[in-house]
Amino acid sequence: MSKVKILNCPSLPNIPWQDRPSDDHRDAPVWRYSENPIIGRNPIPGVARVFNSAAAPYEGGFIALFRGERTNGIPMIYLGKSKDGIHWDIDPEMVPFTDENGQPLMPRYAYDPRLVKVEDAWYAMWCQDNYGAAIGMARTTDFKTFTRLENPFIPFNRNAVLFPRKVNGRYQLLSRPSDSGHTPFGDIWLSQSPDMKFWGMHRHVMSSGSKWWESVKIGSGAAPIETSEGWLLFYHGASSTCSGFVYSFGAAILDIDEPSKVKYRCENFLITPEEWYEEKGFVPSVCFPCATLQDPDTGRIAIYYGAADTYLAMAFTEIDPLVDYIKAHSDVTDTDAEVGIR
Ligand code: BMA
Repeated sequence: MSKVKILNCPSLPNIPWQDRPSDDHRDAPVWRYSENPIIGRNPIPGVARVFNSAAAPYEGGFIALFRGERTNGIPMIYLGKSKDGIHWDIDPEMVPFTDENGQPLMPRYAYDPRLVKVEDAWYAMWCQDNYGAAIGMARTTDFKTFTRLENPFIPFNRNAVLFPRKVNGRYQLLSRPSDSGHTPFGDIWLSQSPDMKFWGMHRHVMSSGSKWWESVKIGSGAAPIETSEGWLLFYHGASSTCSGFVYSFGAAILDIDEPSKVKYRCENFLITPEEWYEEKGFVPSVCFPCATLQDPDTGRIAIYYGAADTYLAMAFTEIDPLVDYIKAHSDVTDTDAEVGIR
């Protein structure tokens, strides 16, 4: 049993897993799957690349919403199923989003999906055109019908991630207000809703800028994991180089009852581009997490991340060494620790 408890999360005895190789001497207790990438180029007709994608446990196996970069350059969302969470069967049809009346309501483009179960339904969120890049959301209970919800925010916004339960009686959504291009700034914000329709009570959570790997902008990665130490959040951070942004990812722990307050924030990255599939591709040097699977019984966590805007990859960690590492390297600024309203 782990010292830090993963809470309100069903057991996942068949979590995809691989022990840390004994010759992995990297600092952070997070290691890559040896057979990465798990999805390569041109996986289905009309889709050139699958990356930044979200997987979840479903009916004894696993289900995923994939970012499928189509050969015409337009990203859309595709559904996949897997028995082991590693080998995927991807539906060649795009996910058919509808409005509340069952009429087709497809986004013009859709990318970087996240998938979170809240109460008795699954919620997908992604970035799409809403007269500018903004957040789209949909609800499903069977992964056949995906009913669009109202778009939660006006443009420009990206990287929305829902919490798996209400806090203080309200749904909680992290997001990253941005601009219309390759945004050279960006902090993580929290918004709250009584009904998933009207979002408000916006709170600043954390700013970019403290360490090199997250000095330009940050954005939420996977849905926060509830633990006895607080909400564990994996997030990406971008740094600027002569050849563009480099995307790494790190982690923070948010207060359980007031998640706009950061309790611990790891000053070191957990994963930064180092492997060929992270460094070489359509956009070099990108590691972009969108989902985790976790097993409360063993404390094991599997992380799905997009690599170089070209591949889907996996990494693994365990709750105890990870939380110890975050705490040992924590650097929380005044703006992180605040409730986030001025
Ligand atoms: C971000 C998003 C991601 C992408 C990353 C690197 O702005 O668009 O989808 O992985 O840039 O290109």
